Amino acid sequence: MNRAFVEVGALAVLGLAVLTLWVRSRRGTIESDGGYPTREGLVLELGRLRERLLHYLTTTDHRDIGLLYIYFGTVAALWGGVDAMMLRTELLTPPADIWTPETYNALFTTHGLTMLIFFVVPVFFGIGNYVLPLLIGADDMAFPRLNAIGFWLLPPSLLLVRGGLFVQVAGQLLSRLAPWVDAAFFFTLREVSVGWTLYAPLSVRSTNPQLDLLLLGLHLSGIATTIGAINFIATVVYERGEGVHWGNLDIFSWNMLVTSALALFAFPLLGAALVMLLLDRNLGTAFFTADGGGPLLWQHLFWFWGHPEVYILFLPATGLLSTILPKFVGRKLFGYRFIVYSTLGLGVLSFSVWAHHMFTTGIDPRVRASFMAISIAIAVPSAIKVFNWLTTMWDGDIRLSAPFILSAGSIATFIVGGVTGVFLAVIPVDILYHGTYYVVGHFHLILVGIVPFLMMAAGYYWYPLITGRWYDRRLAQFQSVLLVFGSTVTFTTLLVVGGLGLPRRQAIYPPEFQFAQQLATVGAYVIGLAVLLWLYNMVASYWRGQPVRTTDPWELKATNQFTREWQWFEDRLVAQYDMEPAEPETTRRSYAPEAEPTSLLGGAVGSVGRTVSRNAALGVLGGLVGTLLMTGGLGTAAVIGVLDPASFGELATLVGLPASPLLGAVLFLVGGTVTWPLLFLTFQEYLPGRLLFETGLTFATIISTGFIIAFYTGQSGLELLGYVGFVLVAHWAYGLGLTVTFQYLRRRDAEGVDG
Ligand code: HEM
Ligand SMILES: [Cu+2]
Repeated sequence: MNRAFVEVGALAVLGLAVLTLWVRSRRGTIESDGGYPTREGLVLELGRLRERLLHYLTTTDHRDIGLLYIYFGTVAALWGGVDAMMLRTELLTPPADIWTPETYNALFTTHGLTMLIFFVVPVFFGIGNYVLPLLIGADDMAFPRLNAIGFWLLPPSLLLVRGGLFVQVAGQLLSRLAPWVDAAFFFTLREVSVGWTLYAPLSVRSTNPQLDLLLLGLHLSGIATTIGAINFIATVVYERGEGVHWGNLDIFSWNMLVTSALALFAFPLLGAALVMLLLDRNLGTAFFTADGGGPLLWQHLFWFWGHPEVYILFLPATGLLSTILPKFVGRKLFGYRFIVYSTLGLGVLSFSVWAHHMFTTGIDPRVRASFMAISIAIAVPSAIKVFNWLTTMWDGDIRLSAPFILSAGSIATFIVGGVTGVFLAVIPVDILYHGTYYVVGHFHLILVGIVPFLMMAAGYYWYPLITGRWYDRRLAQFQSVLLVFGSTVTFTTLLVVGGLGLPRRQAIYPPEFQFAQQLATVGAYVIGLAVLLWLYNMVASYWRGQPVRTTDPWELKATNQFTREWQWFEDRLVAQYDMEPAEPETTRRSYAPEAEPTSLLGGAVGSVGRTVSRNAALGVLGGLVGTLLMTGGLGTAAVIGVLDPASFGELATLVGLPASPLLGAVLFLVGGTVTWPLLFLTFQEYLPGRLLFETGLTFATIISTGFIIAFYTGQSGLELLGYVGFVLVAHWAYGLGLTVTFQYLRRRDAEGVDG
């Protein structure tokens, strides 16, 4: 099949569908939206169209530019998405029978570049442009005209990178419709197929002139990104409104700031490397040729940009997650400061791990080892974020709306994607999995599982603010579930396939992988369907959605989370359309983590020393009660024969003592009385204090999981069930004993203080 025709045809169909939808939606009866200008009278009139066009071409308003960025990014995403669907279609069958291998190579090259450069960064810059000034109380971005320039560099750069496709289609049409014309010129450009990492020497030797245009286009996009980044930095640093300082700057703005700083350091370097490659290709320099700087130099330069780049993609998404999640669980974001520090930490660390993409290239093993260590360390700040999100949800009042489903789905896929990344950071594991589908599974779980999910979540969350209308909320819920489902199926399948050793970037594969590949492809089609549903919802609701009839569409006032951008929205509705500010029926305190983290004794009681010694005494007492309860359970188990007392001996050997049941029993007593309660007390400060029981049970479940794994000796069937059940119940008894004692002592203590 002809690749160029199919791709351009698919894009045309998509474009036409959106256009029809748009025209049809505005034709039908449109309800007045009680705030925004009614759209009834608007007709597709040429004069008006020209006026709109002129407006968007010349605007310097941050909200308009934000929308332009978002439209542009969406078009690029659909284009890159068509590539992806075509890639997966080829993999339905083991031989390369749908496209040629060359076409397949071109597809993954353009897919990667389009998604990374022209989709993600522009959309995040768009969201940033629209909401960041509102969030920090600024009138506009710091440099409005520069802002417009930054955006308008993007369309030409996309055309440079991928416009050859249209030239080709024009040539093919011409040679079919007018065979007498010499169309040879149109066939000189072919989509680039050297891989999105543009590795030398292939990229130096390739004779495709489109590659030179691509390098120029990428260079231009780098300039655009740098300009945008400078603007964000200047805006956050200098344009903050009254009362916004570093200590209460919202998380999304923090993330945009760090992201922009990364872009500022990374993109100029990419630009330099691209120019060097261009010179190598056209002027015979020797930066990356074997007799000059060598192909490895390209990899170093490329990944010194490339790894920070993945954080440039990923940090704004985490910022959105931290912003949106709390609104739908009715609780303040937990651990604001930790999230800020982890963001800064990730920003710094991301520049020092690039060589983990080069473990298999034969670089010096000593250098390699240090890159491995730092790569593993990157998991720490990432994990901090995850724990903070989970804790934010804890005891929340969850609303299962689309933004929440997408946020929760992101956390889940991020955990799987992140953990698989830690494995890749370990050199021996990377040597096994490098170049297999495992890597594809890993980074797509993170990139797909967090980036588009949160873009859509943000789109839904701010839809009322941007358009004054509601999207179709039932459809959105369905769409979100579909998207999470499709992504999970596709990318976990790829992880498994890669684990079995299937290399990536090949159009042909052995037949035994066919079923798995088909499963992944069906999953990819489900993702595609979900994207179309989202697009439909966004476009159609713009004209036909329910008008927003309150100044607080998400009922954020009830949990004290009516943030600045919504305040701006309310002010506008009140000032322009005489709407009443919404009054919540009840105002809950937003479960704000208490000013002081609640220790068991309710905060700063007496001196630190006294608090510590009291907590310790409390812990020991609670632990003793728990341990005694558990001993009862263990005794019963020993009597009915489920537990072999000799296993206490193993407990002793675990810490290096001789295998004596007596020593084991002593250890058991000490551990239960001292170690676990102290751990519990430590972590309990980080959990909502009033949930002592749930906290205790969760804690006990976690310890028992550890024990179940540690003492598993090959039981199976009923025996295994009995073993697991017994360990769980015993630990729950322990956890209950611990918390009941704490609860009792605390109440007595409080009465003592009062009375
Ligand atoms: C827990 C944190 C992470 C660790 C330890 C990690 C580790 C790694 C390693 C070692 C590789 C190289 C694998 C190979 O080429 O054999 C890799 C590849 C990749 N990672 Fe990650 N990663 C993490 C998070 C992320 C994030 C947050 C993103 C993006 C948002 C990401 C995107 C990518 C991409 C795009 C590749 C593929 C590069 C290629 O084409 O070779 N990773 N990761
Ligand atoms: Cu990396």
